[in-house]
Amino acid sequence: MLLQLTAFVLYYTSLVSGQHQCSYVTVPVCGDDVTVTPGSLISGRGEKGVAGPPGKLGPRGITGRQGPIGLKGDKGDVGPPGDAGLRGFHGVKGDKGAVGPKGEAINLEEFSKELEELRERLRDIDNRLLPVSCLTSTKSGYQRLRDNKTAVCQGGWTVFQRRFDGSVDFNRTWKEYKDGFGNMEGEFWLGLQKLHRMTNGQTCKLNVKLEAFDQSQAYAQYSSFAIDDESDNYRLHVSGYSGTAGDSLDYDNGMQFTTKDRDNDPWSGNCALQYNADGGWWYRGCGYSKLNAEWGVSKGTWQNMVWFHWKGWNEAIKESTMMIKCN
Ligand SMILES: [Ca+2]
Repeated sequence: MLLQLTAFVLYYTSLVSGQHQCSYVTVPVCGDDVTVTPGSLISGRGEKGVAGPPGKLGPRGITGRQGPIGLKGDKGDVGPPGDAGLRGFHGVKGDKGAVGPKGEAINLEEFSKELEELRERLRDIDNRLLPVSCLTSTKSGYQRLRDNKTAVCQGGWTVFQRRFDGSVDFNRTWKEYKDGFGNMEGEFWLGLQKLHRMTNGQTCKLNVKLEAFDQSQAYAQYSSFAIDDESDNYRLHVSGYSGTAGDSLDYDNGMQFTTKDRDNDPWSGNCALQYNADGGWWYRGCGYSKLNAEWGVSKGTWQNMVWFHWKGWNEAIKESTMMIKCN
């Protein structure tokens, strides 16, 4: 039966393709022959075909979104130990010190300059700190008065120059005479700047107390005394003499101050350098007095400390105290 059916299909196919002419054919079906003509197909259904091969791989999907930020990482490791600290002075061995900040290299030249500027500022401040007037003081000598200010007093007078044993060198520069030097409890020069400030706008008297090497004493007092400021080289204004020593200062009235490094005197040379250690003074050319000259017994004419109208040119003054009283 199956073979017959197959033969029929082959035949039918040939008819459709036109290789054979149309005719009848007898096909045996389950023992009975069946006459088949074109246009009448055999009824019934064939078996299901074998499954085809799988399809091709589909296209790639789109890229996904970025994921969330990850968790914070672990804490870092402990750093390396610091360098050893500086060695102490005789102390117990200390703990290891931490590393200090990096230091800046010190420029000695700049450091010295800054230090000098600082000293200059301190001197300027000191010049503004006037010594307290000794007017109300009944004591004599170095003393601390109001507001911790110090002064050397003598019977109500404020001392600005004191010499008696040569322990302090008075052969000094302009700056030193301006700022003052020496020991307030011994020999000293208070300073021209202070002297100017103390007498500026005040009515002041000057008292010069002297003692010679023969222990004789004398004094010269002036009813008016004032010192101009530095812009006029601390010019001297003195008048109204009275006393026992004679007037050896009147000749210098109106003169500016001269030091070994600042010649303000009208003489052709520098009076402060006439004998190398003449000290600063209000020299005219060179005058009759110089109480800041080299201390000691006179070495000759116009040397050492001179007050001409009392002891002449050749006998030196041993002690001098210059002081003012202002009101
Ligand atoms: Ca001169």
